[in-house]
Amino acid sequence: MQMTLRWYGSKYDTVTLKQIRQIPGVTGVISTLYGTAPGEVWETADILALKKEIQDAGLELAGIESVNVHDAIKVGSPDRDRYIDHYITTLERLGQAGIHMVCYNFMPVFDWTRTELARMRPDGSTVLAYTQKAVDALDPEKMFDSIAGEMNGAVMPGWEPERMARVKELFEMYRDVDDEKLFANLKYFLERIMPVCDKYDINMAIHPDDPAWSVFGLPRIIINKPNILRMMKMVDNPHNGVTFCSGSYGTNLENDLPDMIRSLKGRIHFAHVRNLKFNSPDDFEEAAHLSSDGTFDMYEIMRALYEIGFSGPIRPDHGRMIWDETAMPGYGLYDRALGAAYLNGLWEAIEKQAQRTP
Ligand code: DNO
Repeated sequence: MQMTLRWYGSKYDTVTLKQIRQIPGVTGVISTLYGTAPGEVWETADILALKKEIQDAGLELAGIESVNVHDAIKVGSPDRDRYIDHYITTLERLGQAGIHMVCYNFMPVFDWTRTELARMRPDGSTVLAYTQKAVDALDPEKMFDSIAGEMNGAVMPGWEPERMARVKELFEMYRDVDDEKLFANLKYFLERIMPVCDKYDINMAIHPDDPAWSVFGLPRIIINKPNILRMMKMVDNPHNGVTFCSGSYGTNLENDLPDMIRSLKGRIHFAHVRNLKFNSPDDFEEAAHLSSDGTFDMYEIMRALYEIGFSGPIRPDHGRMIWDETAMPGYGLYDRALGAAYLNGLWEAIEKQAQRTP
């Protein structure tokens, strides 16, 4: 595996490449052209400039998170082919620039959903949190406003104000889309992009829906083992793979994370590893990465990744806000650096143990 950190670009991120370079064991970043809208074709010059900036800082651009999928593709509207053509051109240009991993999601309207961005924990750190009660009480059109005040001035991925201003229209678009239609639209999209992925060896890594169930009655399909295996089979190409995000699949306590990892051998192209602390099955907060701070056994998650021979980029995920840092919620420097060091430590121990055991 290659340890990385997500970085939004010098125009948007409070964390610098220099700081990332100083986290022991982090050799790459996962980035994106953060200013681009879903459906836009990415310019080669912009891709190359991003890559060069990262390389000049002594790091590697280990993959893209995300090239976002336009809603026309997700709902399967008549103009979807035009947007798929754009997506293919972007992939071609990424491939030509030597980029081989692209993370994306197929979530309708909202990307990841949290009801609080700064819940205080007993140690005084603040974290992202979710409570179903709050979602049930909320008008979906007010979702953005309900958390906007806690964004620390950042534009949160998937929660761009321009998209959120159209939220009513977006809900209307998805009115007739159920899980089956979403699966069919995803299949159509994947079948069209696989040839370019084969040509340039680009691993597509779908991000799970977070939380891993339907919110506001919208369809959600990338949520559990049966669905993800169905997706792997429906377009049975190794370039059709997944981002294994423990914090997203883990929102549903019925998901056995190490078992899911083992069942996805060869198809995990990217890993987000973080812990959650459950207060009840429908109230959780994003704890520190350490097993003892949350509900998951992080050693078992890392061991499963090791055992399937996972060799792609991995990153610590949302960190707590600690040590008076002000940054995009979940994406400060300090706690993610602690997360990276911890995950590297687990990996070293697992690897050495495995090498010593005959
Ligand atoms: C949130 C992220 C997601 C993820 C996208 C992938 O912090 O995990 O926004 O990047 O769903 O397309």
